[in-house]
Amino acid sequence: MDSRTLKHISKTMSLALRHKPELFGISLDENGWTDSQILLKALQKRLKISFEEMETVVAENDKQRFAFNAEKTLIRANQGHSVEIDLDLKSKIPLSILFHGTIEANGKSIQEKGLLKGKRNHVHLSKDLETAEKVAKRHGANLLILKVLSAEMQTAGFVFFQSENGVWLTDHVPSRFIDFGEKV
Ligand code: HQG
Repeated sequence: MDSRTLKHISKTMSLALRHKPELFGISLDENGWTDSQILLKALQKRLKISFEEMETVVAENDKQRFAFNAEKTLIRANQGHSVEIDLDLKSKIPLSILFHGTIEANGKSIQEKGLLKGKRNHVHLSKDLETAEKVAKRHGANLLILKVLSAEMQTAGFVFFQSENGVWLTDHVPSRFIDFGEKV
């Protein structure tokens, strides 16, 4: 499957599994799972896709956005939801520094309010600069890469989680834990 098709299917699956299941006539259980055959039928109303191709998208997705259960009867998104679901994430001690990629236009507001989760269920943090830059580029050209003092946050009692696909998640990052120094 070529990369454009893969990306298009992945985006459509993200819409169904993270944000708007109702648009596809499917529902997610409390942990975000849905029946993979029902999802397939719903996707087939919009895309030409077989079960084998859905398996390829899950396996080859650049960020491992989706997961099947062991029997492949259920499927869910690993993170990034805006719908209320419980991913049953276990809290985890974070790397001592994490990164957040955004754009300069957001800098002033982040300085005032810290990093907010907005429509998503968590603030998303990256394990390295390169990943943060990729996240930032989705928003515009004037990148602002923030360092988050995650070890200090953890000591202060803030809780971190890591999704199945390696994204670090937390509820809120107050600006006193953000190093605004580095611009790219
Ligand atoms: C910004 C992608 C003003 C925040 C990525 C970001 C990630 C504020 C935007 C995942 C703010 C929200 C999430 C404040 C935060 N004032 N702006 N106080 N606090 N912001 O897309 O982190 O490809 O919801 O900096 O890889 O960019 O979908 O979050 O610019 O893991 O799998 O508000 O999405 O994953 O944007 O990205 P988003 P994000 P996928």
